[in-house]
Amino acid sequence: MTAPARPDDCVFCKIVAGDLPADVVHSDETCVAFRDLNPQAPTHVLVVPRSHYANAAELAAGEPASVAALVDAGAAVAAADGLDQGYRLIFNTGAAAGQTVFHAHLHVLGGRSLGEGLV
Ligand code: DGP
Repeated sequence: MTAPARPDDCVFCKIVAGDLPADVVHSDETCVAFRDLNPQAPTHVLVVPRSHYANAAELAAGEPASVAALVDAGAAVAAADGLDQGYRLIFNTGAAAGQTVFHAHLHVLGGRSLGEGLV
């Protein structure tokens, strides 16, 4: 399947292309990881596929291997930040779930106690 066209106004496409600055902590052939502009934890990194898909479910349908690549990259970022006690991976999927940027992205959160709840 061919990835959807890149919308002109997608901020994460611009970061992937190097057209918008970001604190990039990981980059490979599938994805780019950079620190969140509005961190919710000492480590808060977004791992985004180079291809533009609106959310994780569409990425899984179009490029299933890329979902595993994002999780692998998230694990590498967590290890590099010393999150040996654990970390949280989140895909907000859809506006009702809090998704605000409609380019699939995996949140990697850690470095403080995140508790046992899901929200
Ligand atoms: P979500 O709510 O799941 O769509 O998360 C989007 C996240 O993206 C949010 O935590 C803030 C972050 N963000 C939005 N725009 C930018 C940007 O231009 N640069 C960076 N580094 N993060 C951004």
